[in-house]
Amino acid sequence: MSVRYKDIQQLIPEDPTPNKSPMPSYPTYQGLTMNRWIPQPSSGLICSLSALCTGLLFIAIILIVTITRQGVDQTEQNMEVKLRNLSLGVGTKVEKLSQDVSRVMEKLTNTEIFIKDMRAASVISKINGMEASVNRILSDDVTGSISNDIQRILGAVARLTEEIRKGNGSTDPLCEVGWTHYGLSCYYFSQRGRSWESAKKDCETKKAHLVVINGEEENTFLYDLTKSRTSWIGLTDVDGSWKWVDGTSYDVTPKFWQRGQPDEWFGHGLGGGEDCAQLKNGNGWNDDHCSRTFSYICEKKMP
Ligand code: MBG
Ligand code: CA
Repeated sequence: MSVRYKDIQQLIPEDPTPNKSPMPSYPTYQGLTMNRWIPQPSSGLICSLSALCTGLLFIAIILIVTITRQGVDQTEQNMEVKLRNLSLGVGTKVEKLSQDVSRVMEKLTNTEIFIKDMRAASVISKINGMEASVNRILSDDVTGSISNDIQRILGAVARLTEEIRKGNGSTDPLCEVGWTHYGLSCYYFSQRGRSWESAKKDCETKKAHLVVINGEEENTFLYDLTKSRTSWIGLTDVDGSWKWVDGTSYDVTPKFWQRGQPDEWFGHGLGGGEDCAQLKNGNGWNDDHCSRTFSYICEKKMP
């Protein structure tokens, strides 16, 4: 059976006899004598113990805080080391990545240069091929062949035209009324006469020009249609050298001057020499005074 402290207090005599023997008298409880002495702690002792406990508690708190703090510091240091390592790792990886990117860019550049070279080589190859084709086309064989083909086609067109003309009141089906075709041109033979300059203007009014003779066949065709008449053509040396009115070079076209012509004759008495060319009497070219009145021939491209 347990005994409570309050009960024990009740066992202590309220007024102990002061001068008794040093041996204390033992209290009794319900007739039983207690054989133990329980000392009473003094208030000073209690205060001291309380102070000591408080101090110990304070020290314990300080120790806990210090240890915890050291742990935190250690953790911070560890974190800092880890972050530093992580930063170094990231920096290394970024540097490696940058190097990889540089290598890739270099490869791309080299590839681009390679592709450009390939393209350039391809273009050069194509140009060489085209040049060869152009040279082949310009070669005498091909040009001559094409020229022959054109001549045969034109011959066929002329025969067809003649057939149509026979059944169509002499109207040329390839040119407008009053005009006659030859090759790829239409020609107008005037009935009335004009000075060379006036004839030139009349042809321009008809959206044509005084005839330019580029070859012997054309020259023969014109003679056949003008017979013994004399007609102005689009050739003049009024400015000192012979020129065709359409800008065709006089140097490259064949010439059909009558013997002794052009002679820049002054015997006509009209002032000056002779600066304008004509088909004369169905027999070659002559230079004459430009103011004189003759028939004329206009030419324009077949529509
Ligand atoms: C004429 C020409 C003329 C002039 C002259 C010289 C008989 O022809 O038409 O232009 O050249 O000859 O005598
Ligand atoms: Ca003359």
